[in-house]
Amino acid sequence: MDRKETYQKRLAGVYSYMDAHQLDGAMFTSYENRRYYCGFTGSNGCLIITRDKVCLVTDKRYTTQAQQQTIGVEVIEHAANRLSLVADTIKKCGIKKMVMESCMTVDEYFPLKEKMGDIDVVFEQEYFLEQRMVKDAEEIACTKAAIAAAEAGFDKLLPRLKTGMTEKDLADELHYLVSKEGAEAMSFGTIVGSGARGALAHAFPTSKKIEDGDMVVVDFGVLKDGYCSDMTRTLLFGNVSEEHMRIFNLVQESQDKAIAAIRPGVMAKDVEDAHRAVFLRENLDDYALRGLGHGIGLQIHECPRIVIGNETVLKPGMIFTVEPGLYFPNDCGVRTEDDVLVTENGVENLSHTPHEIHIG
Ligand SMILES: [Mn+2]
Repeated sequence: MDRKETYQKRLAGVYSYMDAHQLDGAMFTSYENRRYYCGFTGSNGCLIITRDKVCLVTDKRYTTQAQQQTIGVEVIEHAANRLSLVADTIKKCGIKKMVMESCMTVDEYFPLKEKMGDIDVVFEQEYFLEQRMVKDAEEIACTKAAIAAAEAGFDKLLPRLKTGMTEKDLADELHYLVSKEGAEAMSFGTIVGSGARGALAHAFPTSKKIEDGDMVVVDFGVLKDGYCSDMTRTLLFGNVSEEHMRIFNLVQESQDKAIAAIRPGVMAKDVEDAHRAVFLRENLDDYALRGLGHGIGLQIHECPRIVIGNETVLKPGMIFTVEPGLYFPNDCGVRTEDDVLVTENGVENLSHTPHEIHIG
């Protein structure tokens, strides 16, 4: 599939929403949906879609870039008159009733509504999130490239690690190494929690030194061509106690059980249940979080959510994380996280980094 076909196929999803709701237009203002439906990566733009026309209203910083990144899109440059030009474009396209994203801010919507006059608007978000939930070939390739850059950097980090370095040293080295491997940026703020700080599920890296016997939770991801990777490993520094190793192994067992349950037709909640069964069996469920994973894509947290009770049926092309964890306040934390792709017959684990990694 070439790029033009990729975007035509994505736009077909918008058209079927418009048909179902008897609309003659759609407008996207979020970075992710602009990028998804036309390829434009700038920070400012309104993408206006009708049956016969796709227009992007953006500012002078992005005119050339938008022309280069899109195919068959009319790029309209605005100056200070942004909302007036958006309203005029909507009118010129002959739109009477359209869908907008419900994540639009109140600040943005009400002044625009005033300028648009009597054009009817419906708001939607979920439908478009659901469309993005099943990845096409290009998205799968970008996600794999993001994971490859993250794993190559992480692999180079391991021999540089030693007891006595700080959490922040670890994070700084990691950021440098993944960048060298082609990462555009981190996909979220890196989490490093060593020893008792590992029990803080979202520990930011501090100047705390990593000690012998610490389990160190490292949760990070990178962006490549706009797509996110997400991975967690709990590194075992020096002589980790038997009790901590028991917890470590239970988390791994939980992840294995979850991944074994993934195939098309299964519900998200079934995968959640499969991982939780291990913690329930050991009477440790109180120490687990309430969800197992989330979709990744242009955003770090997308659908499907792998959470208790979610009846979303898994389909080939979905990419999500499988990240069980156990957290014992003031003692330790363990988490392990892989990114998986639902295939026609089952599941492909896209993460290849070993799970049990001893340092020193
Ligand atoms: Mn995650």
